[in-house]
Amino acid sequence: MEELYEQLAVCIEFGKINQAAPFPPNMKGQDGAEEITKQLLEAGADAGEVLEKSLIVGMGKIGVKFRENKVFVPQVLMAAKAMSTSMDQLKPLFAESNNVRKGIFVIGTVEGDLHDIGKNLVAMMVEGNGYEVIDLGTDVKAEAFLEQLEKTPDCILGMSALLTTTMVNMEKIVKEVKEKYPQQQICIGGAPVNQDFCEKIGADSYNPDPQGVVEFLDNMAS
Ligand code: B1M
Repeated sequence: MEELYEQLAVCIEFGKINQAAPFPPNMKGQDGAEEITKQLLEAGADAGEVLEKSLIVGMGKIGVKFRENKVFVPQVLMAAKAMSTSMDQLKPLFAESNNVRKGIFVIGTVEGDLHDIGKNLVAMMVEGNGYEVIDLGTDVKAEAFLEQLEKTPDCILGMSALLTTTMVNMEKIVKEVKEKYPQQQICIGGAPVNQDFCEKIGADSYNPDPQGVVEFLDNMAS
């Protein structure tokens, strides 16, 4: 069983989705995340353990490599795709068992902004690290974040902005959320955003990359 956990972690890290997938070329013909997850579950593995010993390990490794510029967006997207393939089999088991996720993370790209590649990477990395992720999509207005907070008051909010013009909206949304929920933790990111801006608008954490968000959430959860 331990060997299967390790093999699955490798599939996630290198984005090997299933046996038929041609990527990565050096793993051609080998079982991928889909087959190994199935084998683990058939052998009686616990869904939470699969998440912890394989998905989180694999996503953690790719997250660190991405931060260090050792891999790039396409490799991270493949890893996330392999992770989602595995998650598809685990999710129904989470729903019916007492497996507790580490917390809830709500993310959206702010009002006026349609860029979602970076936001999706953050969402996938956070999900792969054991959190339930509620993705509100793009062009998300303050009302939508506030509505979600009523449904999931214990969540942590994440906001992404890629345009200097929508940074203004991010500021407005953070203010509106904090006015209603002063204790609400909010983390922000996106290419034009930085630590100074984070402090200026009263958000709680700025992270330049998905791994930073995972580390922030893990700190909050511990
Ligand atoms: Co747009 N665009 N775009 N665009 N676009 C940029 C951002 C731009 C820098 C290009 C340029 O001019 N050089 C420029 C912004 C200039 C500025 O304001 N400073 C720009 C512009 C101007 C525009 C339009 C206004 C163009 C026009 O119509 N005249 C328009 C705006 C539309 C709108 O949003 N209302 C527009 C449209 C588009 C497309 C639709 C064509 C497309 C988006 C497709 C999509 O997202 N589905 C697009 C793209 C692809 C880009 C570039 C080329 C790439 C962005 C990207 O996905 N990067 C971009 C130029 C560039 O960056 N080279 C550009 C890859 C992605 C992984 O990185 O999103 O930074 P990024 O995410 C990173 C980090 O920032 C971080 O983690 C990710 C991984 O490291 N991160 C977080 C992101 N969110 C985070 C949240 C966190 C923490 C970290 O915590 C919650």
